[in-house]
Amino acid sequence: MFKIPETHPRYGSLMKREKLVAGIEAGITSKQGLIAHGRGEAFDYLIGERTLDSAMRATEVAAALLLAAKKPVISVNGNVAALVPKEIIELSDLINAPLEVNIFYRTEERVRKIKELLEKQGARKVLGDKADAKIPGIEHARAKIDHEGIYSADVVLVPLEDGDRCEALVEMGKKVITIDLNPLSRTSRHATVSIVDDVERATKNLISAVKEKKQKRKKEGEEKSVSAWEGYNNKGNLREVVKEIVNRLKEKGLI
Ligand code: PTJ
Repeated sequence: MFKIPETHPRYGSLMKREKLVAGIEAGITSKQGLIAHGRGEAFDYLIGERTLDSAMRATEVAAALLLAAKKPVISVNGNVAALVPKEIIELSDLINAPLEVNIFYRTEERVRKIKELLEKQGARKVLGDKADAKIPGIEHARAKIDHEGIYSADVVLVPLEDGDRCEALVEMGKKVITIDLNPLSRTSRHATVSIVDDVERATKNLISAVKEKKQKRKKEGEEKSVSAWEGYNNKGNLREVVKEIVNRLKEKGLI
């Protein structure tokens, strides 16, 4: 990795780039993943590189949804594996969900390498190499899923997603949680709960929210409840995201 001094004002952002470059060198991340990350960075600039209140609300709802799920699954692609392997493993343990490698630029070698990386870092169950089922109506490689995993899941967390697959998963009757910095993307618009935040910040916040809710449940003996997310208005929350961005630009005198 290129040495970035910790005093650099953009240290955090530059380190994410380094992790992705290392991911490419390790055969985990696709080259196209860099371009996708660049698009994310542009939105993160507009957002102010922090978690918006609206994103935090979506994260709380997502945590409740994951805890209420009968069969949750976390989908992992090349960018997620490079940026947040530890966080995604911790989350999978907390909600008792398997990880499933599911990539757009699919090669069996990259699937194997991502699976090996996750297992080496402590993941207990990593699916995705069987690919013995398909998402109906999707022509590209991300249609390939495991019967035991995404195919039979009721709630799927899909960070950095493709819009058409998100739509197809919802069509299959699943609740879909996405993490995508672009509030205008088809993914964000079609998901059940869209977290418009950077994947590092969002997974850390999700872990804290899940831990808090589990503790509360233990203390208060709260039943697995659907009420926290039932009737959640995703499009309404996305409008709040855009409003927060516009307000921030106004406050800075930029518009
Ligand atoms: O590993 P693969 O083969 O599955 O490929 C992964 C990518 C991300 C290349 C692939 O899924 C892809 O092309 O995705 P898209 O359609 O470009 O969508 C990626 C979305 O993620 C975009 O809307 C970006 O704004 C968003 N994004 C990029 N970096 C981040 C992000 N969202 C949150 N955190 C980020 N760090």
